[in-house]
Order: sequence, then C-alpha cells, then structure tokens
Amino acid sequence: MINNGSDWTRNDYWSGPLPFTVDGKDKGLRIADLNNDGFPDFIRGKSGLEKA
Ligand SMILES: [Ca+2]
Repeated sequence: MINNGSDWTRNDYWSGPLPFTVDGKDKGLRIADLNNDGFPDFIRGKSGLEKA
C-alpha cells in the first residue's frame, strides 16, 4: 500500500530501490543506519559465489 497523502493506494508493482534477492538467491543486501543520521542505509555485501 502506498500513502498518496489522503488515502492508501494499492500498488503491486512497487518494490524497493534494490533487490534483496534475485531468483531466490540472497544478494547480500542489508539495511542498517551506518552514519547515525537516523535514516537506514543500504549495505551490499560482496557475494562469495561470484567470481571477480
Ligand atoms: Ca544513515
């Protein structure tokens, strides 16, 4: 559900800014407030499964 200011609208197409999983595989994405500004930060870990 998305709050449009006065009501809630259903939107099945909304998704986060980055995928947490792709094809069911964990992409190493986490959320934590790293710089202590009160807003959550995205952390993307390096996958051990991908070759450099
Ligand atoms: Ca932050």
